[in-house]
Amino acid sequence: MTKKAVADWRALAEKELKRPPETLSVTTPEGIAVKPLYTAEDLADLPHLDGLPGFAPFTRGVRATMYAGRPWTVRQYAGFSTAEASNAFYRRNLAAGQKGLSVAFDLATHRGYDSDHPRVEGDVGKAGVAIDSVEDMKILFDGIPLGEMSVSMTMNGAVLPVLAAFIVAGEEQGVARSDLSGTIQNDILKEFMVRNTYIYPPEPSMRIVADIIDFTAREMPRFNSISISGYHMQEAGATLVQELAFTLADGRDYVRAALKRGLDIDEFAGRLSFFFAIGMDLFMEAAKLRAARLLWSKIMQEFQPKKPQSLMLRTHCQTSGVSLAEQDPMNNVVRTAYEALAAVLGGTQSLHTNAFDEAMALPSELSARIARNTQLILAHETGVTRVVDPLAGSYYVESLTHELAEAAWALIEEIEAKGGMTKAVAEGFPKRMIEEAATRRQAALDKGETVVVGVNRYRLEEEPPVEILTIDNSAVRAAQIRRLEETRARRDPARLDVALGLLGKVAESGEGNLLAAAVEAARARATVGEMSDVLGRAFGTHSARPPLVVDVFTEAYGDGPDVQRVKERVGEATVRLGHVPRLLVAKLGQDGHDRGARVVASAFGDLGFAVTAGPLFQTPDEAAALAGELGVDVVGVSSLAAGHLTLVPQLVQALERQSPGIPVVCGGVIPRKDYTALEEGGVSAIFGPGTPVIEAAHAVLDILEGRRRN
Ligand code: 2CP
Repeated sequence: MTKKAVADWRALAEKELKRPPETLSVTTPEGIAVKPLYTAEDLADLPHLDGLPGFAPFTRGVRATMYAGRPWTVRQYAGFSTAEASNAFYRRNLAAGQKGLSVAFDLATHRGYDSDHPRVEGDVGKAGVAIDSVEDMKILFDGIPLGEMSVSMTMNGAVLPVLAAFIVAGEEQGVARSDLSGTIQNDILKEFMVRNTYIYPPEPSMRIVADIIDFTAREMPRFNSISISGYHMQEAGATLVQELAFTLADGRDYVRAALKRGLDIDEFAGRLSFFFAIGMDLFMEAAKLRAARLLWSKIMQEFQPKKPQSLMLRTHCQTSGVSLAEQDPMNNVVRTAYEALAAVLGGTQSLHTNAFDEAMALPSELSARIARNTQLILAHETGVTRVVDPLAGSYYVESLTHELAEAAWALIEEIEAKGGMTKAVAEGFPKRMIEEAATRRQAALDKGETVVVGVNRYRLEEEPPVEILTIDNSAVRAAQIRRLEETRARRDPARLDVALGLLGKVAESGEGNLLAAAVEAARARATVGEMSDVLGRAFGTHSARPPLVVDVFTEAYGDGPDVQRVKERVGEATVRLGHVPRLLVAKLGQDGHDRGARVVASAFGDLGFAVTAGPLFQTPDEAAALAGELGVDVVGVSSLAAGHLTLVPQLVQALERQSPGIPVVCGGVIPRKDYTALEEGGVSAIFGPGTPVIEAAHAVLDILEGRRRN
């Protein structure tokens, strides 16, 4: 390409456009300026172009033949209700073409509670399957040979009891632990940052991670000891550069923690795995996976491994949940298909495609089938599997790969300068950056700068109703409690005491392997809750209330007339009430998804409200007591994990008892068909996904003025 040819293009483009083509450049949330045209010139100085797939640094893929040799694993994340119901669902999916399992546990299990614990009344069996002991785990995999099927388990907080129960379920199926294959998420750093299913403080939590890496490296050679996850960061609003940098920096800290336990790098590095989100920026996402492999290989070089596999970033991907909309939900099928394509073009090893109704509820049979078939069609009908790394050499994608790698590396270095990721997480630096990005994203959506078809553009006048799956949570809980009682009645109490005593000792002394002790306890039929309690007594528990970001929403949204109008109304309300209107944003039950709650709380603060973001994991009584203590004028509940029908009416009643007259509003993932029940339960307004902050603020002000009360 000559300079003259490029100059000719520029002149022609300017004539066509009637302005310089540079004006078409778009700066993405990552801060990357994407130009309308890339040419060979853009490749001139890129250092990464020489590699081949199967060889370090693996930019072009971890396998020499990639999907031409073996397509990615179709691994749908699923689980709900009881072990029996989930088992039946898994078996149907496997018969229909799914290749690996990926278990979703309910939030009670995630947080280490048995199903009969009073704090988890609204959570049992809702966002995943309820597992209380080995007995449930055995039913979950009944008829599924654990020596043949690879099983991923998304578990972090209560990772010890759950992985132990899995190992024992395998044993009792006659499968040695050395033959078990799969992955445990076991990634606690991102829990402290964004996902919030932590139980113990950071230091013992890191020991748990390292003990699991240690145990699996020695005893479970086919098992991936960790799934170092950026997924939840992107879901929480992180840019792709943040997702890349924080995930890889987390990985580096896990490697250091494992080395400290005396392992050799090559004993465990080949079984570290990763997990990324794939959003709608198609080429950027494909480039992100290429950049991730390039950077991980660079990071791992510093530990001087001898095996090439130790430099390899193998990853699972999931299409983006946050990119899905409640409005015109069939559009989500299309979104998911494009995202799946990006993941495959980026060279993922394993993939989950979201169901179109996931912005509203758990997938139904129909939506789960469409989601699975989205991958099967991609694998079998489109020809994408024929060629390894088909985007290689693209001027644009190679440039993006480079720019993403450079930008992420700069952030990784910044984290290193702060003393590493564990320290940065403890100081709250990555969480703050992600929340700022999330708040900017919300402002861009509310302003219509980021277009979402069917939400802020081309919206339907009327939304046709969609059938969604509902779980009868009280029936699930009753069934779980029955099995718990049976398990407790049948076990040998003396053996149980010894096993739990040993687990406590290993935890307190710092000597011995926690997973080995948990396996003994699981064999003795200790429950998830009992093991978690023993560990909690040794380690303590963790809670955090980081400050909200300030002025980001109004800065990104602009201080135009619509913001001014809200501020004026807040001023009027202040005069009327005798104080600035006070809002408590509450999270109830074990639902730790707090992006929405924190973005809304921060934006309302910018608009002039006095906002308190309540602690996570409150019971309705606790939230009502806090509301009374603070003397708030309204309570806003953010619910993303399906506990609202149980918990929100309980909150309304608790408020009536404790501090009558405080209205409750609700937002998050709440299916339309639940609106009536919530309204009848005393909720004053419900804000579905996609509600602009300004609109929600006016609705709250209307309620305070007594103009809107259902
Ligand atoms: C693969 N293999 C091949 C080839 N490709 N052999 C020859 N030629 C090829 N072209 C071999 C591999 O070496 C491996 O054997 C086996 O086939 C399986 O391939 P894999 O690529 O390792 O795939 P996998 O078994 O599916 O494992 C993928 C991951 C694993 C990424 C490494 O960690 C995983 O499955 N992760 C899933 C995580 C997950 O489901 N997360 C859910 C998140 P060997 O093993 O013998 O080498 S839930 C999300 C929600 C939102 C949440 O977190 O809350």
